[in-house]
Amino acid sequence: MALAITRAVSPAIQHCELTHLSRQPIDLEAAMRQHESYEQCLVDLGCELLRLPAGQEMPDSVFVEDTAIVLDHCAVIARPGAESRRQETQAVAEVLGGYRTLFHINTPGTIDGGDVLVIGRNLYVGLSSRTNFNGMEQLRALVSPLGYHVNVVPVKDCLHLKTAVSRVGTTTLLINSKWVDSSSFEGMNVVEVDPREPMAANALLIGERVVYAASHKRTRERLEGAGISVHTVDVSELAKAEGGVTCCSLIVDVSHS
Ligand code: CIR
Repeated sequence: MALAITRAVSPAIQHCELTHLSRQPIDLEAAMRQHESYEQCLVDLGCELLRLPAGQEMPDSVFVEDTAIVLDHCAVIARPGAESRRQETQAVAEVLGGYRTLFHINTPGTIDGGDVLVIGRNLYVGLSSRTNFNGMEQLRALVSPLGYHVNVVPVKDCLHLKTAVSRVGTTTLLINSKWVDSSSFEGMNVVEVDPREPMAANALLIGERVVYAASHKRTRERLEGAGISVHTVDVSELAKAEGGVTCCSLIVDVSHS
């Protein structure tokens, strides 16, 4: 069974961090409604929901993915690259501590959960503007003794590794190969995003089904053509804050707790 940890949209979301997008007004009510539909989708796909209250003065706290890396054998509490996001980790650590042994990334390391793609015992870490070499090395030192391999992946022109590549099946990735090279992921099948939808590589795999942003219609057709079961959600307001579908939850396999 999977637990999905989410966090309500902060009333301060308008002041979110932005790296590749220009600031546009975010309709808070609409963002909250979209987030609730996203949560409902996770419940419909069999997840139990654990929603943390909004971080009132934490604009980006809805994007819980960045605060931790959850593995079957432990959870690593991140140290987000954006200083404004560092206080987000505390509430998440308090909850995750009930399900996993916790480790922490310490200064001067930085790592955002959005830069870590987990495929079995392989952790692929994107060195982005948020995740530095020291953060990656701390992660490696923490998880290597547990049998995990940390692979460094070059990534460019996007916020996080998982903006450029995410899992859509046990052995299948959805990728924008302009931002990350598919040769980094040996042995995986690849579905390429439609070139007109560069932001379309972020999908959330729950069991054998995929939660996916409704706006990426052409890439969705490619996924369905590859036999993947796609469940769409409208996350257009959250996308204005540079968030996608993986960012809004931490999925914990509770059979390992
Ligand atoms: C940020 O820049 O940190 C937020 N506005 C967006 C974070 C999105 N998270 C993710 O892709 N994992």
